[in-house]
Amino acid sequence: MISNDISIQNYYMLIENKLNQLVQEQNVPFNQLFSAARYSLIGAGKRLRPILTIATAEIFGTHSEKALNAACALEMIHAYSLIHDDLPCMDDDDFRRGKPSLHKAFPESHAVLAGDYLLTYAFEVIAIDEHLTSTQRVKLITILAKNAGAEGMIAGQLMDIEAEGKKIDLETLRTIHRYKTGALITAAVAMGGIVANVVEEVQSILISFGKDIGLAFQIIDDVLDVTESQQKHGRNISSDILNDKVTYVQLLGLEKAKQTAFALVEAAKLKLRQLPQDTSLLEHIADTVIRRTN
Ligand code: GRG
Repeated sequence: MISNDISIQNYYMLIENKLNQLVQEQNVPFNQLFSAARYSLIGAGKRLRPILTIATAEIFGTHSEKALNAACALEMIHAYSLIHDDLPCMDDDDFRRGKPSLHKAFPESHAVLAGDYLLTYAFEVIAIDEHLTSTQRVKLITILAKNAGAEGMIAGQLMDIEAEGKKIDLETLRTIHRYKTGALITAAVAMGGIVANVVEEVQSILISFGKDIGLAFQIIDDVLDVTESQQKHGRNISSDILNDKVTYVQLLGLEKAKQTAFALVEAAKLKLRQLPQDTSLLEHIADTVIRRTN
């Protein structure tokens, strides 16, 4: 357990350093683009997705350095999604990670462009990664594009917006969550599998694990939206209530929602135990998904 915590801490530092290196201030007339991107990208966030990518690669004996650029590219896409999600035309959130949202700290136009920049740059980072073969790069770009795009997050975001103010059932909510939040978390694990060159059968197990913890992560996010609203949004009313969104907590109640997330993580861990490798590091990360407080 302690050594798993040390590994995660190490990955965290590696990710912070690499992101700092990849997105720097520049002596150019459009430096505000980099300042805005750095405002959202650097120095905050749990880094769950890139940690998952590196940890997945490492359980198959692949060195963290090999997975680092791809992991950071994924975090850039996550950062872009949060920047755009906070915009007035989306969730209209004034705070993110305990400070003003990007469009509150910079002009709204710059927030849109910084998000666009992080989205496009992410693919460049993978395309030119010399640690990987051309085949690995193409596979990584493909899985990331699918899971961030119309087969994943963007589709989920649109379904989420369409569902606002409507009464939706549990199955519909699950579908929205699987796309909106689950897809990038699934991609995180699958990308680790690609970097480690795992065979198809193993990749299927990893993807199934990713789907379960992705859904559990979103359920806990709904729980925290209610229980930690002040800390998350700087106000006492839940952002989901403000945006008239149906959540797991509304449909199941607080306790049943938590139990559902815990059961998903237990199922996910069992799936990993089909593998001959020591998967305790990934199992430990899965536990942090449901034990988190932010
Ligand atoms: C605008 C294209 C576009 C997509 C937005 C994922 C998403 C789609 C919006 C985020 C809305 C949201 C807050 C969903 C809850 C789950 C989630 C993604 C929480 C934030 O992720 P964390 O907790 O954030 O990993 P940190 O700050 O730790 O990186």
